[in-house]
Amino acid sequence: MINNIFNALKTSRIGMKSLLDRLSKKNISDNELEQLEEQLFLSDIGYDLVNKIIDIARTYPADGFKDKIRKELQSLLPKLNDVNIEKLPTINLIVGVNGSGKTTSAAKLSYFYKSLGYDVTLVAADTYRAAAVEQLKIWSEKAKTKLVYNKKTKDPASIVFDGLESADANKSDLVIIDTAGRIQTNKNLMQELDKINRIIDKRFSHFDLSSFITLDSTVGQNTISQAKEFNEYCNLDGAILTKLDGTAKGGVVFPLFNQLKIPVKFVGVGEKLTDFETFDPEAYINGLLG
Ligand SMILES: Nc1nc2c(ncn2[C@@H]2O[C@H](COP(=O)(O)OP(=O)(O)OP(=O)(O)O)[C@@H](O)[C@H]2O)c(=O)[nH]1
Ligand SMILES: [Mg+2]
Repeated sequence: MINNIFNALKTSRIGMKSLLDRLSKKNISDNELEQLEEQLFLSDIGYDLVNKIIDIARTYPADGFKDKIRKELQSLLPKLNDVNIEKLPTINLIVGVNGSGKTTSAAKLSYFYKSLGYDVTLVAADTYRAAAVEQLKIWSEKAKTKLVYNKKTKDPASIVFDGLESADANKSDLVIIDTAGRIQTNKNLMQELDKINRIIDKRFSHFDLSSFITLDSTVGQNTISQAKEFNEYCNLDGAILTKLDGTAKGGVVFPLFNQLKIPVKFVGVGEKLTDFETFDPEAYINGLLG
């Protein structure tokens, strides 16, 4: 089966695959190595990995270097990506910069787990953007999940509190919290995340907490610094790589895991509820290399 992630990586793959195929037919000239280097930089896999791959292409010319590259890439990602919920009830806190896909991903995630049979509550804890609640309301209706919101307060921690109390009362399995977009350099907003985490820690410690950052894959390398800073405030358990459809920059998966130990858990491959899948390391590498 050709899956979404393979299709989504089409733009990344076309350049890379045709170049690798061309190079594997003969000994590689310095000029061609430069072309390969350029193509690799475009995919945003990061400086270290580009150098490693160029070394492989130089050391194993013509026959078999593509295989070596595949093995190298495989060794740099977790073997499996387990998205089973380990302990119920659980919270997924969705954080990230403005427009990175938090609300859409919260909805997709709710639909994903609802389809697996879990009882899901969505919490609209974005009190900044005017239409944020409406947007999540439409999504929750489509996904047929419960939604907790409160348009009267500007304090997201109080909505989180209400949401978790309601989830407790309803015996919800999973609470997915959509938060406001924030720039990692804005201390006040980042401290607001601290407050949400403190409430969970103090009053709802019977919930298992996982925090996920949404990263817009079209942004490329800058998402690494986003993840690094958010990680200091909320101990990220994983990333959701959004907008993988139509970008050639899907490579941040590697530096994210190797530098920050943050695994990509899910990928967004479109704007629909179902344009979402668990990150499959092997399919991802196949998607990149063809
Ligand atoms: N093509 C594509 N578009 C996406 C994907 N995920 C989100 N989007 C679009 O990106 C835009 C922003 O998505 P939101 O979910 O509103 O992002 P957000 O992080 O909640 O934004 P703020 O709340 O304003 O910070 C919307 O137009 C979404 O439809 C994806 O995987 N693929
Ligand atoms: Mg939003």
